[in-house]
Amino acid sequence: MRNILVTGAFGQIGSELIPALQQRYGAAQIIVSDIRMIPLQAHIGAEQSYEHVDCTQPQQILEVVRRRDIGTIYHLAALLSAVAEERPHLAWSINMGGLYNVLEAARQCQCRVFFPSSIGAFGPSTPRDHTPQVTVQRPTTMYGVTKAAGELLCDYYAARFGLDVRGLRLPGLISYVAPPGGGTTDYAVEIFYQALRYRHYRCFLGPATRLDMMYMPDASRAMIELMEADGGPLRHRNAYNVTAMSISPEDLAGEIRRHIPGFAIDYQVDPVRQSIADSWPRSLDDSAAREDWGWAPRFDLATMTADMLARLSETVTGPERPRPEAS
Ligand code: AKB
Repeated sequence: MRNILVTGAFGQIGSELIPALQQRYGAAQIIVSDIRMIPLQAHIGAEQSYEHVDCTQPQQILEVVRRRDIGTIYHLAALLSAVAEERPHLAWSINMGGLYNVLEAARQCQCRVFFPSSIGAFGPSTPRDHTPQVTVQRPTTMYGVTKAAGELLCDYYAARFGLDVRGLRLPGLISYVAPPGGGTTDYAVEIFYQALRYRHYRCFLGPATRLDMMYMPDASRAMIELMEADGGPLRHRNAYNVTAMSISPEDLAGEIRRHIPGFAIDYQVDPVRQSIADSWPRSLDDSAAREDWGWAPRFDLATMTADMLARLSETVTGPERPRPEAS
């Protein structure tokens, strides 16, 4: 087996996907890359697994892919939705330019590619409930434009050059390992830290803003399962709708309150992130993923919340640190 390269490895997805890949294929096979230098607490095993790669530089990717004998690339390097709205030119350069460079390196070196698309690839004219696998995609954010265009570019490379490129439309991801950076769904992670520290959270989305979410252990498993799936039955390479729960801030706060009874939430809506959330689906129909490669989430709102609080309460300290009660 040739090696696996992960780009943007020190972000939220990489921090959990890398240990999962190392466990499955062996640490020596996983090459970890990021534009950032290696963080001290990075869970990457041996330091020799690390490569400094700027995905906007095609030669850097190609050189690493050749030198490290890469056969599969998990291309995670991208700006998230809120940051991309603040810096649209940079978002285009990283999200689209980086993907193009990765696909080109993959074409030249016969690599397989995983591309993480998002619920952000949809827009306000998409049906918002049980959003079908194939439907209108007219996103109104720069992040969404790069995700919808990225899906098309991956399809093009698959059809034109026979590249084995596969993708998921990921919902908001919830992790106890690494915080997200600059997403619209970040509230669903911040709320746990603030609940444990202060028993209070001020949310930047309105109480009834319903969006799809997934716990990171399910998301890592989905990526690996899709990449290991038999290619024959895959009708939608780029990209499959996947979801685990469709929840609002008030749903999540209510579930946390079952463990931390005094927990309070109030709202100070950020108009930019609220308008991004309002342009996205409330719930995806992921039946195509279930049928084609057997996707099924293992965590729902209750089990994800209990696990997040149990794991974070080991490390998160603050002026008040209530122990979560058993549900
Ligand atoms: C974001 O909020 O930007 C991401 C996403 C849903 O793609 N978490």
